[in-house]
Amino acid sequence: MQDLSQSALIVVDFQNDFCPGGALAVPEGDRIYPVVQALIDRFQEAGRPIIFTRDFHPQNHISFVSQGGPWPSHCVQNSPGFDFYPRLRIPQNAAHFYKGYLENVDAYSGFEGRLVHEGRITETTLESWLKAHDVKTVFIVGLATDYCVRATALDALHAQFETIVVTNGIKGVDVNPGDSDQAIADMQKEGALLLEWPVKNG
Ligand code: VGL
Ligand code: ZN
Repeated sequence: MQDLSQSALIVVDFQNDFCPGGALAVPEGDRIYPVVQALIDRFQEAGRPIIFTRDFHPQNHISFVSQGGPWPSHCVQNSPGFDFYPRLRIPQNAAHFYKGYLENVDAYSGFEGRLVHEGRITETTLESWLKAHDVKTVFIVGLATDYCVRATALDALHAQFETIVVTNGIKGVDVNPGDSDQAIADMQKEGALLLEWPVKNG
């Protein structure tokens, strides 16, 4: 049994638009669900912090093809694609961070996000929030391995958190074949620990 004292869980961008049927679907992105939910439940039981990051893009976001960016329109503010993958059970006391909410700024890393409190985006960064909660270790799951998971893990390492990437709780887009494997190698090279989380029927 893993000792979770001083640990927090970060669930990266587990949103409809990154799941099969979504605007920027990660192939089999929904398959991470059992692992993600098991970790949420485990951290909740342990009374440890659970953080959700989400893309919260305005209609004319700089990353969209319509604006000359690389991606189809996705995770538009308050559209169904922005919503969480529907089977997720979100604890009441979870912390929510939004990113990419300014028209001319993209953000892959959750560490570029800001805390949402009572429906408003605040000034609080993920790093300051984690440090204020005495977190030393972060467990990372979510989508997509080769973009937002990678960027979040690298920023966590640079901010001196022990960083555990749960390998069966992430999936990549692989725009170029091998991108996800390369991302995992990059995270490991920078010091991330890789862990497979045991899940029944997972
Ligand atoms: C992401 C591409 C564009 C991600 C977000 O969550 O990995 N990828 N926006
Ligand atoms: Zn995005």
